[in-house]
Amino acid sequence: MVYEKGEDVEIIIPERMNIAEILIDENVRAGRGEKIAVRCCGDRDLGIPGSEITYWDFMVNTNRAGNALRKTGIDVDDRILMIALDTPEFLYAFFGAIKIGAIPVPVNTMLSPEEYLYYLNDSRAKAVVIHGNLTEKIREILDRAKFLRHVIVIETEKHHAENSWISFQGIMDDASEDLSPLKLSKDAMAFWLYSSGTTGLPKGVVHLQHDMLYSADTYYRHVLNVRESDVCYSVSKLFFAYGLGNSTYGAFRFGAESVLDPGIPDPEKAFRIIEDYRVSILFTVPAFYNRMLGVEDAETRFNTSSLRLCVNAGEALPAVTYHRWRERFGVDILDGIGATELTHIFISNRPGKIKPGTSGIPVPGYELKLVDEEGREVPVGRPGKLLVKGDSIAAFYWEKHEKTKKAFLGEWFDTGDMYVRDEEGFWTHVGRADDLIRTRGLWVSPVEVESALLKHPAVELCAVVQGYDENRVGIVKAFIVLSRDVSPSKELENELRSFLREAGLKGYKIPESFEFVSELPMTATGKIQRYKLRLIEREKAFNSHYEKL
Ligand code: 3UK
Repeated sequence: MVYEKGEDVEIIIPERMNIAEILIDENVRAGRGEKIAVRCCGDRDLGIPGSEITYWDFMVNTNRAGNALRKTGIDVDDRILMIALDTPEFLYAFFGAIKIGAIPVPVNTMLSPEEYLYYLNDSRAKAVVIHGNLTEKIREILDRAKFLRHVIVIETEKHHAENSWISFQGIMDDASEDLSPLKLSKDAMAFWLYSSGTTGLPKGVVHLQHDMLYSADTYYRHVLNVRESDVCYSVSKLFFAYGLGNSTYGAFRFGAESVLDPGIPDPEKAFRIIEDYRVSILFTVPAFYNRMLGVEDAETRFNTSSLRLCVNAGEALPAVTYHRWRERFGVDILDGIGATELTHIFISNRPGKIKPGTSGIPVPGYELKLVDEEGREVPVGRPGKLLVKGDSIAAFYWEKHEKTKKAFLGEWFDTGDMYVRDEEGFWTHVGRADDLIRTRGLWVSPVEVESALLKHPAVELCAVVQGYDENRVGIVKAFIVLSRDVSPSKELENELRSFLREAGLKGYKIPESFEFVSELPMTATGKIQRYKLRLIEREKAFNSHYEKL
């Protein structure tokens, strides 16, 4: 049976703690007050200046933020929705909130007003902290946010707080720099992140005080071995669990430096940042590694010699991408799988122990198990659904009890991923057990794309599934049965794409590949069997066959 435990390592979690104090104030106490904690490259177009923050500044500013939030009426357990770009202010609000026991809830900055309304009401946030240039996105829904009392605006050079809103910088300036962080149970709520699924609304993933500490002292300590001299730069943003770890606790736990970019990711800019800030650990996703590989002569145009490691997560890193990167930049990419509910990465390749195309081996502090549909453990060499155990697993989904019961199985968490473990002990991701599609590090639910496609008169039936491009990177693929008298063509594909765009679908959700077919695999009850199509796509891309997925 397939069960494996990561190496035993000592992880000390105090009974009473404040994770912000551990990550920030402890660096000052250890004599790192003068050391740079964060450098932000700024963004001229957004009116966000570049900045440099020492651990002392970081401590003082999170104290100020905590005091300011408290004075505004925010207290322990109150949720604060954060619609904020990667800037020092994000960190002040996030860790300042945690210092007073309030609960920061960072969300994606690229969503629609209705989506923000859902988050505000679902979390019952008392306040929202939002960057000035994003306030347009919530203005029209504010009167429907039933529990919201304060709009706190992180002002930019171009966008200021108006009338009834509060200026974040304003209340920070007025606040005292002395604060003694509220020590709470290690099991007190600390922060939430939202996670989406195939059906239903996004789920609030409730994380506890000890979760970031556990991740830092397992993955970042024992896999990456982060040290004071490291400079961490994550292309993935802070609102994504992956970026949050890379740019905050993964660096701060070890007194390292974190580089923030508030702007839109761009491969040329990423190389520039690596060179200018002497980045030692780069974190991103497969699609972005491929975009960086698309920058001609990057290895001669930019000095990347400061890189000691690169990290991949979000989707499986294709072996070809690993090899191309290594050839050109002489540095390894460590692929590892993480999940919002796990806080961070729990299976990973290790420096000096890499098998390209796999997710690696269990991270110390985590246990893995493969089961079949009935929950029975599967034999070695066979794919099964991956369950994981480790103390950074979230407590539950906020007010989604049925979904909580299906995913949080006692000490184990059901990842929804299919894995196979080989004879050498490496774990390979072989797809999702559900119908979710991953592309560019983002999730797409087939249901949303299919229902939009079905509104087009040329579409009789359709199924949208996980596909792969020529580099084996995840794309959205649509199988279409056309209405009578309509024939397939490139023009029709393009028309369907613009039709979806006009229906309001975001760019990354629009299928990159269309296949016109005469029928779709169906169950006796008339349900489309997306998993059959998904398997065919996987086999085509990877040339591999697993008997029973
Ligand atoms: C998939 C991977 C293959 C897998 C995340 C690092 O991605 C993160 O969190 P999410 O909740 O998604 C989790 C799901 O994404 N996945 C992630 N990494 C890999 N599949 N290879 C990989 N390397 O389906 C997983 O269940 O958005 C990543 C750290 C923290 C994270 N939250």
